[in-house]
Amino acid sequence: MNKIKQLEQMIKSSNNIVFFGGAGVSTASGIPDFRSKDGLYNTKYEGNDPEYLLSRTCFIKEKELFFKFYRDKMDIRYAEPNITHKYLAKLEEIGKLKCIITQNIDGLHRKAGNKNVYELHGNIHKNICLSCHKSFTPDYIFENKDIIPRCDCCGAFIKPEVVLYEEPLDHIILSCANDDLQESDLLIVAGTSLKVYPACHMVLRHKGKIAVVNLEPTAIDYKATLVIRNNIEDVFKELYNSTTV
Ligand code: CNA
Repeated sequence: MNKIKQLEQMIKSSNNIVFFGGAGVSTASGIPDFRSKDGLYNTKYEGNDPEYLLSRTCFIKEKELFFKFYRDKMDIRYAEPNITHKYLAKLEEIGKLKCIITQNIDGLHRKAGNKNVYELHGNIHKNICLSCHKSFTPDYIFENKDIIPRCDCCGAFIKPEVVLYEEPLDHIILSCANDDLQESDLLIVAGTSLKVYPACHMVLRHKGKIAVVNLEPTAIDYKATLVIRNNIEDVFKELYNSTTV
């Protein structure tokens, strides 16, 4: 049996599936990942490492540089869900998928229709005034005439609700996601290098069946029941056209 058929069988025989995903899930929607050969992390931006540009230090100390990079590289407002997002939405609809735990900040799982989504690193769609907590749309950030957007009520700085390097994850989201993950009878890990902590810790602790779909090796491969080293889009296209959903 080929590996995609094996994954199909695993999905058929599971009723409490958790999907843990990363940037590779959205490359088919036109959003580059970070750590692949052509990913954002293999280029400098005006001499700076993207890790620095997406850090709290940069946001605090060099807001102009932060927002310049953010506007230039993180404007993913118009991306649309791809076949993987759509398959997972169906899997939730028929009651097999308990939740999605994603490191992505693009909001595409919700756009595809999934309701139980833990966005560990937040998303670009929410932006909050750091003083009066007024909420702003991404258009306000990306189309503002000022490089550093400010609150139109109180004039304070606005911060996108994405978790920057050096910032902690929301502990309630992390703890609820971890509970669901540890209880799952099948964990599908896809499109993530599993190099970002603490998110990947919960995956490494899982004791049940694990299926990995990723182009490159990951830290969980050694304990996975099934490893598919393929393009996610191809794998989920085949699953979508199968009888599982
Ligand atoms: P990463 O470290 O860039 O790893 C991505 C992984 O996906 C790599 O191992 C690739 O080999 C693999 N991959 C890429 N494309 C495909 C594909 N089509 N088929 C199969 N495998 C593929 O990204 P992670 O998600 O592991 O790292 C977490 C970071 C990335 C989080 O902080 C995110 O916010 C951040 N990020 C998010 C987005 C997004 O929201 N779409 C985009 C880029 C980065």
